[in-house]
Amino acid sequence: MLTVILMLLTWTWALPTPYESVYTDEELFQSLFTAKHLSALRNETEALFNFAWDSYMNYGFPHDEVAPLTCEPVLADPDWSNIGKNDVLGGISLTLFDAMDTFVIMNDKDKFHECIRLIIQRFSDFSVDSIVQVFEMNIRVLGGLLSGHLFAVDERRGFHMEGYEGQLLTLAYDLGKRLAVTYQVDSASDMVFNFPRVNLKWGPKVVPGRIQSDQCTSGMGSLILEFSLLSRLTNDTIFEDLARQNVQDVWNRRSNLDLVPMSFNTNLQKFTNAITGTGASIDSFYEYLLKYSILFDDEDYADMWQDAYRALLTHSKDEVGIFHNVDATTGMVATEWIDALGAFLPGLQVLAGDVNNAMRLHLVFLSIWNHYGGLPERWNFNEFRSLGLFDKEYHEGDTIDGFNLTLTDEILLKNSVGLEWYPLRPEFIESSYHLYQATRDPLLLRIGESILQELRTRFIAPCGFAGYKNIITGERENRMESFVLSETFKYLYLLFSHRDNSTCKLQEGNTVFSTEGHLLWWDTKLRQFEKVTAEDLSSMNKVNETDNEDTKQWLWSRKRFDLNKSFANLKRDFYSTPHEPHFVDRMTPHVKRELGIDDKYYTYGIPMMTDADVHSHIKSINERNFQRLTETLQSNYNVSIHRDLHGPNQCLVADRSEFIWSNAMQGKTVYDLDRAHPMTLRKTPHMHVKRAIELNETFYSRFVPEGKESEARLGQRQWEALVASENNYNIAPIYTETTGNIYIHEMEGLRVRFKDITTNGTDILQFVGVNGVSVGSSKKVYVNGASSFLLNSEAFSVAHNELFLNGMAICNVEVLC
Ligand code: DMJ
Repeated sequence: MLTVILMLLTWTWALPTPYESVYTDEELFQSLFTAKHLSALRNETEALFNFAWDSYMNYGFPHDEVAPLTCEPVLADPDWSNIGKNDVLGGISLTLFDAMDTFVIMNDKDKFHECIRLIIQRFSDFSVDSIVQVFEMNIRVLGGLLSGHLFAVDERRGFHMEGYEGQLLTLAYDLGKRLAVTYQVDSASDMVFNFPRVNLKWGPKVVPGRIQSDQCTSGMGSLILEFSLLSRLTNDTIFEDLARQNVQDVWNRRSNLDLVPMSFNTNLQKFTNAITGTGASIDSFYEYLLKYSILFDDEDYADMWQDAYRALLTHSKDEVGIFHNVDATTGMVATEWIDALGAFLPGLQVLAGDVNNAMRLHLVFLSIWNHYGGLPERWNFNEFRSLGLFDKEYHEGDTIDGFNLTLTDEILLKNSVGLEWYPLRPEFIESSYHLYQATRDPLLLRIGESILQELRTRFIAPCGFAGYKNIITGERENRMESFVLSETFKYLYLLFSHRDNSTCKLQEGNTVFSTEGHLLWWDTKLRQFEKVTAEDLSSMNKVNETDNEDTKQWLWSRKRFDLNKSFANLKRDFYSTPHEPHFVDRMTPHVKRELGIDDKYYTYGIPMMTDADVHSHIKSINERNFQRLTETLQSNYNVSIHRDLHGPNQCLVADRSEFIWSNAMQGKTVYDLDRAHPMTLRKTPHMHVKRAIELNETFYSRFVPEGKESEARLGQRQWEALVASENNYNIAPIYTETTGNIYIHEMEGLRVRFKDITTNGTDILQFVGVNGVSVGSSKKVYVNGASSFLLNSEAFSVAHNELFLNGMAICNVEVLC
């Protein structure tokens, strides 16, 4: 009897305390967005974060995660091939490292210092016998350690810790070396790359080959921030050398369209297919090109970013604002889905100053969220797979033969979801934060408010927060990945923080958020706070007796290849020239030199959002460059170029005064996605009863002026075709007249986007894009009638100067004979 009572008591003590808020729904969800209201939203976000943190500490720690539904630690799968789980579960208290700097953002110095003390107490190195993914360890653990170290030492930010002796950096150095050994630096190969996985204790050689062959572009390109910062803080250049050379080698393998494929095979040492995009496998590659250029004022990286982004705008973005996965060689759409991970891109577009495109893409994700109640890992936009089920053109409400309406709806819903989970990823909130910084549009606060409400109701669990295993059925996943604490809550808090001055402390040096939401900064003033001495670092180089020979070789031998020239310059600049923080944007060095701008214009996260004077200077420089280029082309080749081809040069100045209404809601394109993809944008059963986020009555009546509703346009079917001989695709030049009309001299090498505007039974087509350049609605495309491809083509024919494709007239094309 005694045993039973004791057990019962133990069990009762161990029961988690349910979350209790100090706020009512009415106090929180009122779309007022006054200082008082925002402070309530911020406090509630912090309280929910603390609930998740306490759950982890009580039921998960010292393991990597807590299972939010069952309140137990989440352990690695003994089956090594379960990489979905084991890539992050290294047995190293992952959540502790990843979440630590969220306390800084939330202004909780004590908790931040408590985390540091705990880490120092428990970790002297990362010699743990487990196989993990290098990318994940880099962004979650190394990034967390570096950010924690910077805050602990840099007295300017107000979070430094008395008595701290640089232990986090020492740990970062240890982990850095364990990850660096995965690089292949082989004189026989012309490429530096890294293997995707490593055994933290025994190195990469003991990792089964089966899980070492598929590497992705993010896995190679997204070490550059953390590795370079590690190099600069420790004065050991090896990390930056490796990461930079890898990025350079990846970039050198881009296609003629400046697109980089996303799947790399480490056995063959080459990209295995040409697919590229902005979502899974490549997202943070782009992110780090731009962020590296900002953090370290690097012009080469700014240029690479510009070229990469321009290529994406030209070949991957469609009229609705979606960025598609495309074939890097041809630019043709390659898959039928977009990834939830792609929702990070608007945030990056803001950082690059392209606010309009950012908002457009963000509205795409808003619409998806409104239908599915989260972002399905993959959403299939393409209706073809569903259309095949109907024997006539589909209209909303039609049924598939043999099925009733409910079953038809169910099938269409399933077809629209490629991968059905939503693990509370942060990207949509992250972009809302960045966009809000740039635009102050209350729609973004409304998004945050609504997500906070969902966290309190739909996603809360006995021990933290659980997203969806299946977004369609609403089945929950018993995981709370560490990014929920390092990013989802952090960005939500920041979104509600614009009237809270404490975040200003973040603006020292060149500052960026890493892809995992860790705040990283760099400037030479940091040196005066440095705690780790050269002796400390050399003592760290002592070989651990238990490590095997191969690992030792890799770990402790230094610098196995020569620095390239640009790196030598960079090194010279950084190590010998005094270097002050200053205004940063993607054109920084040029703009700065010409304008002599000082650091008062620097704003982290939104570098292009500057004041009107600076903007007009920048604009005039761009304008002059554009004119120069145009004149050269005009006089040498009699060609004038379209502004879009010159690059994404729009730098918007946000009206950052207090908002009166939502500009985004007045745009004509708000519901473009809904109109373009009615068949594949389906509501899950649990969303049927829910109002769209932006249609919340209080918000709508307060911030959307009467009569200003968006004019949604009905979408027509569009598709692309490659006009080329088989196996031969070289993109052909096209000429855009200053009037906006397009001239095509030779049709071989075109990627054409058609719109079907068939009316009254007559088949009519329209060109809406050629090689990524849009054809304006009132513009014409002129085609040279003597084009040899056209003369030999079976699909195309010409009559009375009109061009026909398979017998269908193309209404906006004129053939010049
Ligand atoms: C995070 O670990 C990082 O943001 C990473 O870049 C990709 N996505 C997850 C969260 O979704």
